[in-house]
Amino acid sequence: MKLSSGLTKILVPHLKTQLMILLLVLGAVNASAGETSETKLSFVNAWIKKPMPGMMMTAGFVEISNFSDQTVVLIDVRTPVSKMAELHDMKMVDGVMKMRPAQQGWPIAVGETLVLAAGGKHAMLMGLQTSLQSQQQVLLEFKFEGLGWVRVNAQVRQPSP
Ligand SMILES: [Cu+2]
Repeated sequence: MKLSSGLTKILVPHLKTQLMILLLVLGAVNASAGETSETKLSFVNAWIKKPMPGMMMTAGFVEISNFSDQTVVLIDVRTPVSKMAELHDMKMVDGVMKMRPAQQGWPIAVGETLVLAAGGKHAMLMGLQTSLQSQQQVLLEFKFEGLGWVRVNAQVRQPSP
């Protein structure tokens, strides 16, 4: 990645976070170049809920099927459109549905499908940095233990009422 020193000086004070995220994305490109894990995992119906007006957070969903010959474990998520992203699960606590970060990741056995869907497991996107429009394509990346990051295109959608 080439940045003139002048540009770096402008970017670093004001856009440090964005620049770091950009570097992370570029790292993912390099990592996936020599990797074949994508072909053994399928990602279906990847989408991001269009945030409510003024909201800085939303959630992303996907169905991940494991066609490899061993269990894979989903351990992290990230996207360039939010400062933070976490894997969240829903749990009933004293009659109230609460969400909380996944502590140990989510294993997907051979031939199984992990479903991230509204009301259940989801990718929590916090600190949105851009406004998201319906139909917009957004990069979502999922990290698997020992396999690294896998890039998925997710579509921004208005949830059905
Ligand atoms: Cu959440």
